[in-house]
Amino acid sequence: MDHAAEAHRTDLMTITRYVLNEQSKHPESRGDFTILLSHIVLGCKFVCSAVNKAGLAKLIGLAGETNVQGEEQKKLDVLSNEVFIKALVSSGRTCILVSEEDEEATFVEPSKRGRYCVVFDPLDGSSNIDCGVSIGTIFGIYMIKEGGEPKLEDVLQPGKNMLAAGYCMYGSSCTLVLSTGSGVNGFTLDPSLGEFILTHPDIKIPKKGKIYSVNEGNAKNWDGPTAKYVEKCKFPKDGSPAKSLRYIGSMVADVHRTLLYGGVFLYPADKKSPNGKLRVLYEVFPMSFLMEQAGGQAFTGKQRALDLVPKKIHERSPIFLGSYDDVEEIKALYAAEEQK
Ligand code: AFP
Repeated sequence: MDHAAEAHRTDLMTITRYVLNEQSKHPESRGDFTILLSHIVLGCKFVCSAVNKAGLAKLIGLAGETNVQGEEQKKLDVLSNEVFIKALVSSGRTCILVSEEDEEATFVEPSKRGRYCVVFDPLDGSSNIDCGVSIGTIFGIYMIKEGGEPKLEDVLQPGKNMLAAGYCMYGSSCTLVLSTGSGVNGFTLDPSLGEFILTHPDIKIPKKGKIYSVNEGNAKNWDGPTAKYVEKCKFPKDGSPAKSLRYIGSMVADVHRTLLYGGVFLYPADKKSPNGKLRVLYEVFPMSFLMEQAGGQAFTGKQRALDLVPKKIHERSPIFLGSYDDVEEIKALYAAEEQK
């Protein structure tokens, strides 16, 4: 190994070092965001370890089941939720938490309150746990609006107001992808160090991709533009090669592949689910934020996804996100439909 490569290998950019570097660009910063992020990272490490042990530790199963030792076992998504809620509250930097697992938002008690609102899905894709497929945690961070007590409106802000968003994928490796609003970076957990190391600096999604990702089992209920787009992927009329279909059914894994290899991920509206399936606050917004920061686009079928203003914390929206040119084609199909 030459000296330059050796120097690189021994000069580890951990996620904390990266965020501290970013913080130093803002002299007014008090380090609150760095502290908040270190608590999110802790939650991710815990969930990663629990997911890795799931098969062995018999953590899988219905909430409330008992294991062979007679101990109460928690379902992994319930456990992950508890871990994140406790980590976020104890950071002392949060005021409102919205989790996929909890019907109501959590308002942090005044003595532990900070200025950040965190929306998250602690274990997305949990129906994939039992077969060992990659799953993940998705999160988005807002700042409370100025003045007064924290209110639900503080988390019902459009996605473009997010300060940061990311996901952690528990797969063949544990990868945390983060954007604080100036590009996207990927960090991989080095289990021997217990640290996330910068392995994917400044991720840019290819302008056009060769993959589309959708649950085609819903095709009979799709609207015209979605059906036309998928038909175009399979039978292009402009002489370009057909796209490949890849669909895991775990948003973090499908979006991660889309981000790195390009293409589109879509969860459209259909006749049965006119608002699609995915949740605005903790699935659609964070992933759309990351896509835009990586040079891609995210569209709901009607508008830029990050312009949506949610009315309810568990609201759903159709979503088409990925490579810039591919999403542009989908937008054109919806625009043509509108003209009819
Ligand atoms: P689960 O958490 O119930 O597994 O749902 C996962 C998810 O919310 C998202 O991660 C997937 O992209 C999407 O649902 C898959 O939905 P379909 O099973 O309807 O394709």
